[in-house]
Amino acid sequence: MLRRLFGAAADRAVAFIATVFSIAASSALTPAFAGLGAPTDGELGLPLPATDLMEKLHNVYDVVNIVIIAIALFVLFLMLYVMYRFSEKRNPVPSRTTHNTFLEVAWTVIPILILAGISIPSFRLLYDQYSFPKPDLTVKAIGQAWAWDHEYVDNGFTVSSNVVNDEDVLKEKLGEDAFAQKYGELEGIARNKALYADSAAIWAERNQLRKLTVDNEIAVPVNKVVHLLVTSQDVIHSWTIPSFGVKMQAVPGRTSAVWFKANTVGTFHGQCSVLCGKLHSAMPITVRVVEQPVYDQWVEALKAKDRKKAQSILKADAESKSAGASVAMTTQK
Ligand SMILES: [Cu+2]
Repeated sequence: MLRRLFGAAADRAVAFIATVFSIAASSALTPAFAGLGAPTDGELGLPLPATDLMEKLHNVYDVVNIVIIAIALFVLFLMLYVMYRFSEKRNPVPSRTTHNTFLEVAWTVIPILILAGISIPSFRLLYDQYSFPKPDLTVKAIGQAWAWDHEYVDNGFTVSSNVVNDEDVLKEKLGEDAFAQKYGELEGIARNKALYADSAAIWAERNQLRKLTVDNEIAVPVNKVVHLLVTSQDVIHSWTIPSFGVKMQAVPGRTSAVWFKANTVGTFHGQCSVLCGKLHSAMPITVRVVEQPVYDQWVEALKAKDRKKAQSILKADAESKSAGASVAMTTQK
C-alpha cells in the first residue's frame, strides 16, 4: 500500500532507513547501551541501574515507552488509512455524519484506561522513592557556586568536591612554572582551545572523564541505605547520580531528602542538574561505592583530617578492582 501511495518516495525512504541501520550496525557507530555510572559514546537509553529503585525506574520507563510507541503507530496507521481511503478521488461524496455515540465514548474511555494503567506502576515507583528505609548513614549534600560539599553527619567531617579541569591536569603534569611559561601568554578562547587540545592525552592516560572528575570523591558502603539530605547555600542546584535513580533539587533554606542503596561496587558520576549559573558545568558529583572495610578506612582517614590518605585509599581500591576486571577478561578469552 505504501508503495502505491508514495511511489518512488517510498523506495527512497526504505533505502534511507536501510542506510541508517547499516551505519548503526557498523562497529564505529554502534549505538551502545548506556554504561554503569558513567556515560559512554553513542549510548541509547537510561544508564544501567545500581539500585533497586533505578531498576524499577527502568521498568516503568520501558512500559511507558511501549505504550507510547503503540499509540504513535496506531495514530500513524489511522492517518495513512484516512488519507488513502477517503481521498477526494476514492471518496468524492463525503459522509455527513456528525455524531457516533459509541465511538465518542470509546475514544474517551480507552485513553482514560490507558492513563490509569500507566499510573499504577508510576505511583508504585513514586511510593518506593519516598518510603525511606532505616538509614545506615546520612549524608548532607550542600550545593555551592560552584562545588558540592558533602557533610558526613554521623562522622562529623565534610568532603568538598571540586571539578578537575584541563588546567589542573596540565599543571600537575608539567609543573606550575612550565605551565605558566607555556600558557601564560594565551587568553580567552585561544587559551581554552590550547588547554583542551593538550590535555586530551593526559585525560586518556589518567583514565578519567573530562568534566566529570572531581578532586575529592565521596564514598558510601555497598548494600547500605544512605539517606541524602540536599540543600543549597546560594542558588538552586540539583544533586543526582543517574545510575542510582536519584535526583533532588538543592533549594536554599530548605532541606529535601532522597535515599539510595547501591548494590554494585564502582564509580558513579552525576552532574548538577538544574541550570544554576556561569559554572553550572563545573559541578560534577562522583560517588565511589566500596566494600564496608574500605569505607571504614576512608572514614578513619577523613576523621583524622588526612585527605591525601583518604584519596589514596579510594584510588588503590579502584585500581585493584580494575586489575581484577582485566584479569577476568583475559581469562575469559
Ligand atoms: Cu547547576
